[in-house]
Amino acid sequence: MKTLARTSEPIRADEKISAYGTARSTVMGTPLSSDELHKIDAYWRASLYLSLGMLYLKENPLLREPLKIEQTKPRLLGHWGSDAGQSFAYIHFNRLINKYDLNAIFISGPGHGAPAVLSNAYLEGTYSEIFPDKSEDAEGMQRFFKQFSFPGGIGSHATPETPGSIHEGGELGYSISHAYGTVYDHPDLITLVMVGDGESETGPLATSWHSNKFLNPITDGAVLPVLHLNGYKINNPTVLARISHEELEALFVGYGYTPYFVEGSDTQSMHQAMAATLEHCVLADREDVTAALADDRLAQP
Ligand SMILES: Cc1ncc(C[n+]2csc(CCOP(=O)(O)OP(=O)(O)O)c2C)c(N)n1
Ligand SMILES: [Mg+2]
Repeated sequence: MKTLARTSEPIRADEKISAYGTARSTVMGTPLSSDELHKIDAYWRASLYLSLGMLYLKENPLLREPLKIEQTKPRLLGHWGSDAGQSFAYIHFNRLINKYDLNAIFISGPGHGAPAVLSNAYLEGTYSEIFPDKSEDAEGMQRFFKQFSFPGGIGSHATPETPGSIHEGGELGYSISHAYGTVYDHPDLITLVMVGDGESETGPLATSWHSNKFLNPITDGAVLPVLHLNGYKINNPTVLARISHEELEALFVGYGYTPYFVEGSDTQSMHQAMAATLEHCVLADREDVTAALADDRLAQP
């Protein structure tokens, strides 16, 4: 059954990106049923609650009693910045991992965005499996919140003890290089890499877009970069979020990519737009591989 949520609107090429309003996207469509939409949104909001808890709470993890100042962290280290967007992409990618049984990795690039991956590892049960004291109950959740970016605890990037982490994000700039590194010689792997718009301004990241030139569609897997244009590097404006769609698209076509835009703040239409777009990209990658296999020049070692 198709959902009743509003569909996305087309984007205006000469306009700048805007993070507000009903979704605008290159790929239009409403692939989610109302049940899927409801569950994806609820799962995403649960991950956002966990992200906020990690940032702010020392005690009272489920806010079952009125919050007291001494139950909050005295100093905020880490920031909300990219958490919502990263978790959004992570959850939508998960839908496709399940639907198409993908062999996949998610790499988190933006600054201080570890709550996005930590919250999802906790919701999936992986975190509690590796760290049994961070159990899936109020006591475990309290310990899970308190340890984040706290003396004796864990870092605000996806530091090595994060279950499944192969990319330590503390020094910005290497997410794309690491993502390509994962897929070389792994033809069945698809790696979604979230790149911060602040991170994208570092030298290493800006040059690493060219890693696609070293990729063989038959012997290597695929990289799906998601440039997270939340407009800021902490609280300073970013360049790529402030140029027109046209200019941004030209830049990435020049690097050898096919860019797709998804933007807005209305969560219902954004879920539909992201679901339609990611699915399109995953299926387009499969078509590219099929075409490459049919191409004799590429099939020869
Ligand atoms: C090489 C490097 N330079 C500077 C920093 C300091 N720093 C940490 S987060 C951040 C902003 C990153 O922006 P973005 O990737 O857009 O993440 P967001 O602020 O949107 O969460 C900066 C400059 C760093 N970690 N590494
Ligand atoms: Mg940013």
